Amino acid sequence: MKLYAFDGSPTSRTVLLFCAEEGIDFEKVDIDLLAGAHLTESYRKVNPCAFVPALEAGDYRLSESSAILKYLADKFDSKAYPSDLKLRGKVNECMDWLNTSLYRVMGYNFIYPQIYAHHRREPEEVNEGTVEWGRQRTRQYLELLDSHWLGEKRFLCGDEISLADYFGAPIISQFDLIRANLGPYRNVARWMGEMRKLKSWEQVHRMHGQYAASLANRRFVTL
Ligand SMILES: N[C@@H](CCC(=O)N[C@@H](CS)C(=O)NCC(=O)O)C(=O)O
Repeated sequence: MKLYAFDGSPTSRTVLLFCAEEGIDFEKVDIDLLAGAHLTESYRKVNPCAFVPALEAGDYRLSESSAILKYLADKFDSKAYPSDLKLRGKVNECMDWLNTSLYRVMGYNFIYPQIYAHHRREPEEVNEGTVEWGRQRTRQYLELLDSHWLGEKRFLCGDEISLADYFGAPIISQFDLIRANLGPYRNVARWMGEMRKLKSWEQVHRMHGQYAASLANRRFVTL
């Protein structure tokens, strides 16, 4: 089984973290997004959408990090994706919210337009407006993550770690890039502290940490 991934990509890290924690073996194929490796003809055969991550097992190919996580969890019978219908429904619900609500806004309308040239809106005032719009909504979503999705629970879906945590934490770690202070979101900060203690967190997030450090002299709009 091959996993096409890039360590700088949060959607790749969701799968890398889950596999590392659960001891799932795979052959990692590094797709260097900075060098445009995802845009090559050969990679487009693996994933015509030209995104990482992607999984390949024989002639079976799967893209979308959330779908890959669920496939692997079922294949390897992971407790992180409960078989109980109602519990599983809650894990799916949380993953969908993280993916389609929180990440869309915080990533593509707040953090990335400040960092990546291909996510900047033109002209500059439109970019600034986008970032301000994204900042306000990101704060609303962080409040929801803090009080509704997490609350006093140890993990997103209860006392046990689930796919929702493996999916959510690498996404939230993107706030490191703009040095955002998550302290006021007490439950989020506590939960991220717990996730950062996972035995594989450091190894999976090494390149991310280096990249965040390389941005230390840049000024960003933060939370
Ligand atoms: N919905 C997809 C999104 C994947 C995605 O956005 N991947 C980014 C890296 S985090 C990517 O490949 N970007 C390439 C580009 O922007 O050209 C998933 O969850 O797998």
